[in-house]
Amino acid sequence: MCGIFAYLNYLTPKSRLEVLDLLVTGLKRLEYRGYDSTGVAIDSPDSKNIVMVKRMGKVKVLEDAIQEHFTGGEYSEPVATHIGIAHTRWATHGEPCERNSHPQRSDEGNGFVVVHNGIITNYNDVKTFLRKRGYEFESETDTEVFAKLVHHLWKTHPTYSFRELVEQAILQLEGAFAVAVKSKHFPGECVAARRSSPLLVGIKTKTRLATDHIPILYGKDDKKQTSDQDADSGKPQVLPRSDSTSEFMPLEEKEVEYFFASDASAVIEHTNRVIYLEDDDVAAVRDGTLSIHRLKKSLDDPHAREITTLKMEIQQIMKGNYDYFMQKEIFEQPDSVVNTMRGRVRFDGNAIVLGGIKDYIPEIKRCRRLMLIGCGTSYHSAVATRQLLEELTELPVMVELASDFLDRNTPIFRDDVCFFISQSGETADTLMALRYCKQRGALIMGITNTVGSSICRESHCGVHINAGPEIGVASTKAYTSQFISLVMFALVMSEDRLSLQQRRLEILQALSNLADQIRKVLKLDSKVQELAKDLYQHKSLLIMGRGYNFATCLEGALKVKELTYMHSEGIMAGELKHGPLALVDDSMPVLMIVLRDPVYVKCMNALQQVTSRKGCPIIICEEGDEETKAFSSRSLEIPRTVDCLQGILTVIPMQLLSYHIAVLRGCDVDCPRNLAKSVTVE
Ligand code: G6Q
Ligand code: GLU
Repeated sequence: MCGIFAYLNYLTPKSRLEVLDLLVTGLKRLEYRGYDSTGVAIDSPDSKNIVMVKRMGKVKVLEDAIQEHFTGGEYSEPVATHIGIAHTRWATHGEPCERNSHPQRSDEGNGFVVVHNGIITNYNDVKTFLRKRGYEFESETDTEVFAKLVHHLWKTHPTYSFRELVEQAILQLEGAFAVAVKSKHFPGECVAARRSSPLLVGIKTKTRLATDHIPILYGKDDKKQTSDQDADSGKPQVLPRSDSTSEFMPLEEKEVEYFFASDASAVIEHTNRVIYLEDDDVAAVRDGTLSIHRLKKSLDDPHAREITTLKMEIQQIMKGNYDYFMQKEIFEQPDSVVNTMRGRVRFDGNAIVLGGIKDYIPEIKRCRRLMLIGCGTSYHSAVATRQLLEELTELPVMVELASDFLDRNTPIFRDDVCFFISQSGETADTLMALRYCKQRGALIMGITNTVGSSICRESHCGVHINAGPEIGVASTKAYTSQFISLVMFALVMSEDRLSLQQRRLEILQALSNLADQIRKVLKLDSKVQELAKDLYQHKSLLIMGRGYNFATCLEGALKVKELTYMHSEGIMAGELKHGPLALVDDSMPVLMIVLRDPVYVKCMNALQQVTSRKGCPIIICEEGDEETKAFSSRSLEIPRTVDCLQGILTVIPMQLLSYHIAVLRGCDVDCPRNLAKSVTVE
């Protein structure tokens, strides 16, 4: 959770006000990751101190506070080199308030200030250790121990470089973190590091970079000698510097700007050249030179980190004419589903190629079972496609919530193929489940929307869903693209099965019509808005269906809950008589999905059970299905498609409905309370 943003300008003069502007814009791009409090730290006008502004609430509150606070003309003076750090928080330790906001500091003099994403699990032990040495804590955060530990190390090891101080601190800490640190004792320098939480470095130069790689270094700084006390102090030993091979140049630019950010959306408007840091990487900038160091040396480490070019466009992360990102993302689905299929599905030759897994297909075909693992919406995309995967692969398919999967220590075998489905590619539970399965020798396949994410990098193979950046916390277009990615996988797996050719053709045909059909469903928007007006003052909404549409019920209920704070439940229609029917009366809002597919008759039974208890459901049915429509005065008609793709068309009215109810209830659509987009904590 949370967004980290830091900006370092080296010999590229900027006033502090410009720096603040950059920091605030960076935070706005990251706000979807966490938004209960915010803060920034910059140099004071005489550059001898660090000034911080922190506020509870969203970035806008911080922006207003900054305008009030930094009024003096000295803040408009350009400075050649400067470093500013910023944070938008999703509290894990300590309530959201100014005191607990980041940056957290080492001492009253703001010697070291840190922004942190994640959880330091051994913070209590470290706190006790530091308290014994006279440190007093002012916040309830786990983060504060980091700032104070760096300070303690600085006092006890005065010869350490800034980077070494941060490294030594990290070596004492457990848990998950990405950090960016600024210090008044090391002006113009920035050190950032990650373990389990994402972090990247954006690089902006006037001329083309002389290199595409930054060498990985190990060990001590050559510019400042470390004292020999290390070995005696009981601290982990620092390896001697070795591997800066000459084929990779260190990044020594005359004029350069660096951006440290939790994700690419915060840097894309400045540069498209980025380095994704790996776990245990420490990135340090000193005298404008970026170096990347590893805490531990392992045999399979590469010699360098690649500078990659982002393909993202700035428009993709702007709201355009829409009121909310979620609304924009719902309406993008005719395009995003096509982007998922682009270059992969050849409708003329009925062929599908998934480049990221094609070399693994023979191995996958020999596997014992498929396991689909994810959280929230991503888990629902697995539920939605399970039946088709079973049909077209003829393999057992298990669908798992990552957290529950881990709780159970589920048995995993070498001949299992495990899919990890995740929009962000950073969800902690999913990532840990991935590592659990990888250790046990299973083949790991990532289905993600974020290139360079941890799940992407740690998978053996995978499918990038290409839905484009999803900013709204409630997942919409990523769901439909995950759905299609899994359908494409099922089609690839059944390519050479003669008995399945007719079925494959039918699905391919339906895929080719999907974008137009989604456009048609989106035209229901104003009708859905009217229905929302009937529903938004109610306390609850039951969503019922079965077969291919059960996943839509779960996903629809999740959307309603997270966006509107109303109770909602996705109910398997076959389970109605085993309990949920007791909830139904003339005042309980019910929505039912009843389509002309193999479970139609069973759904009609459920519908009758509901209406005979005086329930008055809203029905989602097929265009022109008068017989079904007759059961209710309120219905939404969607175009007919093949049964296994219905879930894509039925989920869109649910996305629209939750969106409109949220707007009517005055909820913050893009940033629902208590939630964040990227859940990097367990
Ligand atoms: C739903 C949410 C949420 C999300 C999970 C998993 O609207 O966005 O349920 O799907 O938190 O996230 P990832 O797909 O990024 O792993
Ligand atoms: N654990 C830290 C805190 O509660 C960081 C939370 C975050 O990632 O925003 O302050």
